[in-house]
Amino acid sequence: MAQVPEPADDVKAVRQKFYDRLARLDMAPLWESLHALVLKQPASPARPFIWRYQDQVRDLLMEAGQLITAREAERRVLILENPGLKGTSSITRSLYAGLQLVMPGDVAPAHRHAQNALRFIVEGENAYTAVNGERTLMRPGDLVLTPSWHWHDHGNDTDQPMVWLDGLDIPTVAFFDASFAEAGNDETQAQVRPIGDSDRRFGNNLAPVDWKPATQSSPIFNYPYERTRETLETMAQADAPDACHGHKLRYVNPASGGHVTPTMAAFMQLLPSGFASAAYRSTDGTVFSVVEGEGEGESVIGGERFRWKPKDVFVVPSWTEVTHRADTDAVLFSFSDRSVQEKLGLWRERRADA
Ligand code: GTQ
Repeated sequence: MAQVPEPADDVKAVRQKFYDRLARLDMAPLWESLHALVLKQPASPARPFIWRYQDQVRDLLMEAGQLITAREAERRVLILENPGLKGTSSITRSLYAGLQLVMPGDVAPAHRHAQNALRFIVEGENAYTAVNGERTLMRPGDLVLTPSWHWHDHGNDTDQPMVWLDGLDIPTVAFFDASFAEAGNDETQAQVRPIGDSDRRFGNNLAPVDWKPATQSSPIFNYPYERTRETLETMAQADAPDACHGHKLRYVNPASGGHVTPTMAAFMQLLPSGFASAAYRSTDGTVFSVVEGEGEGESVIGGERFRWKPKDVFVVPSWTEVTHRADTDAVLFSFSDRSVQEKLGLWRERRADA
């Protein structure tokens, strides 16, 4: 770009007076802020960060379990707020994440909202989420969807606490000023369909003949870890790992071939023992939950090193370079706003090996 000489002081003063008059009328000169508005490349205020489950978060969650019931809280969740986005309840600019605790006997009452939610199970077994009258029993590593405007409630009829990572598009919906929410008449939805109903209808490469998707979300309610792990294992046996990702899957909406929700995409990857990835960046800031990796692995995010263990949550902001390393086979779940960025034609990636 052509170099423009600095204006003389008297010119600057005249301009400033003009800007002051504009400001009083809620206007401003674009030329003073153009380059801060239209960036040459993403410069997210979000920071790389990790929440360590065993050392920090679990005890605090259990303390919350003594302080308040799920019924009183409506949702007993500790929000994971990005330190670069203080006061926004956001983990990236477009996404919210939290860790939700459902204690034995708890009821998190039915409600629905415009926001899409996904749950990634971290601890406990066989507590339930109900969506539109169907329950699913959840196990660690399962991905459970509660799509926009679907009634959902949670409960735990077991004798163990249950913890999952909530991923919601709360900041995205807020950006569009498009939030609606409603409380259910009954705390717990009547079970009108048996457990496993949606899995058998849509999870067997089949669909009822005249079924038309009513939403852009996947009709699959629960993507069980057992099957995800099996697919990863099959790939690991047959393929060389991708230089940036190891063996990586995306969760698919079988009705469209697209991502699982209109706003959020989800992924699972296996980093084979001894694997060190090539540098990667993409425009979708991404939240990771560590599923397996007994040795301890690590990720270097924007030049900062984060060692992680199972159940830890870490975040890679938009266009921030990341590499992963694993001492033993490690499995990482992740979710991002790629689903919406792709629809808008905005999504980009850059691979160091390309
Ligand atoms: O479980 O419905 O973490 O509505 C935040 C908002 C969970 C939920 C959250 C919610 C929920």
